[in-house]
Amino acid sequence: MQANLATLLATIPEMSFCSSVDLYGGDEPGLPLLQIQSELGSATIALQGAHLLSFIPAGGRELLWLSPKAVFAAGKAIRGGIPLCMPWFGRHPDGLPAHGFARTSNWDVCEVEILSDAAIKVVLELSDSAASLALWPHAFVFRLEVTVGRELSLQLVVENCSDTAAVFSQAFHSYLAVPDVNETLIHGLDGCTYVDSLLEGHPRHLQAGDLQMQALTDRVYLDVPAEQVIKHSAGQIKVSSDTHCTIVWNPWEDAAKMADVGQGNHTGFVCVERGDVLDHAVSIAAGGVYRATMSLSE
Ligand code: TA6
Repeated sequence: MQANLATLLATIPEMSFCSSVDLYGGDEPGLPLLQIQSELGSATIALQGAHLLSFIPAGGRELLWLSPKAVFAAGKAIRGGIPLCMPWFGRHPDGLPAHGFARTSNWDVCEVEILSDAAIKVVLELSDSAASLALWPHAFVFRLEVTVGRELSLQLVVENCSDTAAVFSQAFHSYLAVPDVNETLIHGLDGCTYVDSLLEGHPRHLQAGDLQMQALTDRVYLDVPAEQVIKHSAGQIKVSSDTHCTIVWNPWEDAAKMADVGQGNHTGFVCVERGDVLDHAVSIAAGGVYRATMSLSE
């Protein structure tokens, strides 16, 4: 971080740095976290991945699920919160790391601002490196603007600084905290076509009504409305985005096989992820820009 930014941060009592070991335990040295506490809400961001780990609107409940078994180690994806999956989503045809390298790379904090309504804005950036160029042959700047207010707003800007078009897909892979997945409905997908990622050939079906997961589920909904509402026994979570897809996932009994989830822990979350994937992957022209937003609120 630039020295002047570190000095600026030191003058903003609403923001502070700590280690993941201080907040969540685990092995030293852990990962650096930025904590934001405003009168409108609070958030925690890991600099690895520009990864939101917590968002609590003032007087409200935690909207993000973070696995009790999450591991905070350099280069390892953190289980929970909002991993940023890009510049590709899911498995890579050539066996490169699933969901891309943005979530396991160290981002820089490059701007902080207290807005007139008391919301706090933080801007994080990642640009190409020798390691990224070995995986994705494009010079780039990824920029994530995080605004912590009564709602959590994310604005992603991806600049292709190379001289060739870049094939790109992305998702805000939100793990949303619910009291019990068995008593949770996902509203806002009725009538949408979805790709069932679990079945051979990835067949497409039409969603009828609200979705209530009852088993391992992994689907990509296409051409979705701007908003989904997750209705659970203690309230609701609204997810809004200008992207075209909603990915819905819960590992159910497979949680037991995932060391950083654990048996039975699948009941505490639903992944309702907004992004542009599959049919909506984009080609960002040389020098071109891709933008996407997502917000979460109660
Ligand atoms: O978004 C759903 C998904 O792509 C699933 O297929 C599932 O594997 C999940 O993400 C988690 O992926 P990860 O690489 O974080 O274990």
